[in-house]
Amino acid sequence: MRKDLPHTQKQFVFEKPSEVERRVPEAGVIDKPGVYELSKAPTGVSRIHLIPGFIDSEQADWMFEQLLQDIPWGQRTHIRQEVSFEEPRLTSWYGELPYTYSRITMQPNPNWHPLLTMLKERIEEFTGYTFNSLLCNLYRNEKDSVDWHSDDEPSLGKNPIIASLSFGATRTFEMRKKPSPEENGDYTYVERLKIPLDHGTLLLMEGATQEDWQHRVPKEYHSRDARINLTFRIIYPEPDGVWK
Ligand SMILES: O=C(O)CCC(=O)C(=O)O
Repeated sequence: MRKDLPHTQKQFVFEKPSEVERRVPEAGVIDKPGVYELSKAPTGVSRIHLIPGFIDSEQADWMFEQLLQDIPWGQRTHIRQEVSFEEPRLTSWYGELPYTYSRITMQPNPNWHPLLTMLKERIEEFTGYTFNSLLCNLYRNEKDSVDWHSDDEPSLGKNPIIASLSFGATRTFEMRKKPSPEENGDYTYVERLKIPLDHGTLLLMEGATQEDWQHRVPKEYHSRDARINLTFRIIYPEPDGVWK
């Protein structure tokens, strides 16, 4: 407003904001069966397939009970900045090779449960990929979770294919795009997706999905029954023969 004008002639002058206002984008929801191209970059295409009802609900019911009972579930301890904490979920590992993530090594376990072998073969027939290992997760209730991460350990090779099969309570699988270098690691404005994964649903992640996106299963505020998630993977021996 100009101060030198008499009262009646005062004018409002539009001043452009110095910075363009940026809005935090609303998360998209993927809840219909299909193949989704999430992004395209020099790293490649990030693509997911969502197949609800891959296992019909009657079969999924007894499979869930059997997996809950028979898998040797264990709770692993992480150490971060000298502080140790228990993982907020139970896990189990199957495969000829060990698997290391977040400085935890899961020892080889070639003793596949027959139901897991059958599920692996069903997924292989459907997807055309051959998997050699499996990380099982048990979320006992709404307090269990897995934090933001990518399945990008060197032993998974470039562009890992991950086939994730869910049983039990529906939980939200969230994805967020990794920020561009100009954002300096700030995730505030990145693209986000929410994918409800329910009983018997298969989710396939491929291409650059692990390189360009992160995922998590957050804690819930309302009560949730147990959920089992099986992530079939292809593990390669570490090039230098040393497991980090
Ligand atoms: O439980 C899920 O759906 C995701 C599990 C997961 O992110 C993982 O095993 O790396």
